[in-house]
Amino acid sequence: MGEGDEESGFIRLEFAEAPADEMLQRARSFYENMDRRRTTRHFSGKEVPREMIELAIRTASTAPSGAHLQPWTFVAISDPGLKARIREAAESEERRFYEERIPDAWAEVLEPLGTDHVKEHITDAPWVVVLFRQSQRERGNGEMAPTYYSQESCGMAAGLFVAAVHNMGLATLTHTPSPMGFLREILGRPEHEHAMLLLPVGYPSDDARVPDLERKGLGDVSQFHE
Ligand code: IYR
Repeated sequence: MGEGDEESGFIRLEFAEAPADEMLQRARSFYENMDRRRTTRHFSGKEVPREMIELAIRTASTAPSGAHLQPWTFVAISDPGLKARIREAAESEERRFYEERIPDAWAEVLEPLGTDHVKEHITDAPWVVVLFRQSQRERGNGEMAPTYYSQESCGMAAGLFVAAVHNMGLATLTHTPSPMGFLREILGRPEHEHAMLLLPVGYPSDDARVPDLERKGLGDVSQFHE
């Protein structure tokens, strides 16, 4: 790599190789920390500083994305009036889902999780973050152009958001109101943005409960060819 590399839009990769034992140690402790993560629906109202939410969004936004278009918008809401409106709209959609639309096979796997149309986490948690996926991007001249792999890109950003929230010692829940078109209207987002996940963020309440679940073992989720 010679002079002029910067001019081509490339810079040198900053990479410091760590000793293998330290790498393994880091890998184990990251895994152990992430394995303690649980999704809960029970949040306390205890305040969370905006900076923590900003850092979770910044972390999420480090995700790889198709053509580096970063096709996501994270809308963070602490305004109680707005959270109440979102909860009301989500519950009315969810009521129809649980009472009328839910297929039997879906009800069967949700039953052990104890979910229902009541979405108190939307008003209990101090912050609600809605992840919008951008199926198109705005070009400077006002025209629209496609984004690429926006589902995959936003999925990765969501994963990093969840990890960041857990790592800082808070809890979140990946809620997918169904359908969730109402979020675009309430939050005033443009047509090319599609609500993908609603994530309440906060401290778990003192009496927070989680289903007694086990994670699949390595052998059940992987296959190696050596
Ligand atoms: N959107 C509904 C139903 C729901 C669906 C799945 I898949 C879950 O893992 C949990 C709930 C709801 O939020 O209640």
